[in-house]
Amino acid sequence: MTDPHPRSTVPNARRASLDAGAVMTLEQFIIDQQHRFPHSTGSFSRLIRDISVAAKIINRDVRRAGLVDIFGDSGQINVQGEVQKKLDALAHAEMERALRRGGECVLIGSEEHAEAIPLQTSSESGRYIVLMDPLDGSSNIEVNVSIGTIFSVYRLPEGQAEATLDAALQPGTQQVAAGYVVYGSSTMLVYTTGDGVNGFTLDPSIGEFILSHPNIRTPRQGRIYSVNVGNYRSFDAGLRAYLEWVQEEDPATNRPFTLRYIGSFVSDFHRNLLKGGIYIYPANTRDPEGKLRLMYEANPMAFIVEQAGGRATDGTRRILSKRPEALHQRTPVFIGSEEMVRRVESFLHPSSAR
Ligand code: AHM
Ligand code: MG
Repeated sequence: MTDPHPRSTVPNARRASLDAGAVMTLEQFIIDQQHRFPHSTGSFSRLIRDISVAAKIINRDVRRAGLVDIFGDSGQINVQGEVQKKLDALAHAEMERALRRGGECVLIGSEEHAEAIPLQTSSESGRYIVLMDPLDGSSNIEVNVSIGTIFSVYRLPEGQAEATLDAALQPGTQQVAAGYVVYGSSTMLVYTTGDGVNGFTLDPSIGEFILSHPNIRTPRQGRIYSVNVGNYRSFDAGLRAYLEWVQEEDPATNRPFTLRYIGSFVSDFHRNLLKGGIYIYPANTRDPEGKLRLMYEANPMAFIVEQAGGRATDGTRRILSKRPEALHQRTPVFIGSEEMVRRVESFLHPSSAR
């Protein structure tokens, strides 16, 4: 019989907990973390719980997508001018409902909504802003390919009574938490609060997220690159030179590298985070600022990758330091294993030392 957990592929800490037969649910984990902050009111813990509840509901809808009539376009055009798939709209509604009900969130910014959405909260709670892409990679829904939810959490700045869009336009360094859910062969929720990255796998039999990937560290060097090379001719010369370089034969640097591109940012990012790799969505002639959105795609993933030991830039600047100007602002993205991101930067800026 094959060993379901071959020693070489199970990280140490995770192996230890598997061996001990210990199971920690997301809920227990959140409570444990909360004890580390004696003055904590529990508000943040409740916010993460609300998001995880929404994730379970979205997961249910995603898993039933082929069975019920929630497939296909909703007929609405979202703020990016793209046709909203029905599930995009549903996922947004589930997240909004969970955050509204939970009462810890004062403002939502969503890929599926042109304007920020202020929420009513009670006076003691409701200090958090949640920016999200409720269902990323939506062009993959109809073809049974992994999709995901991305979220980014900020605190309403001190002294700010009203939650306006300005309050949400904080640089990524100010995030208090960020995470994603990937609806893949299993469903996983991965998040950080700035103290490492932890991954939880949904056990559908009990409906709980179980800590399966404690303290995720991404390899410093990987050999997977993820980029839509169909746009090759519209890339700048430095990036084209890098893409030639990754295909060269060189055993010393493990080249040629392996191309993997799903077209779902969450899924491409998740695989590269665990295995080592780089995801690139650069500026190109069609999208001069790239395609991905700074506030609810690039920033949360940049926070996670840095917490896991990786790197995220727009080719020049650290993603997390960028000053946002608009909720739906786009940015080029180079994100993943530190050495791989540094390498591509050296091709983009050949004058700086490699
Ligand atoms: P979406 O938020 O509308 O789904 O768009 C973002 C997606 C990413 O998930 C994915 O990496 C990228 O767009 C794929 O774009 P392309 O098809 O241009 O390669
Ligand atoms: Mg998206």
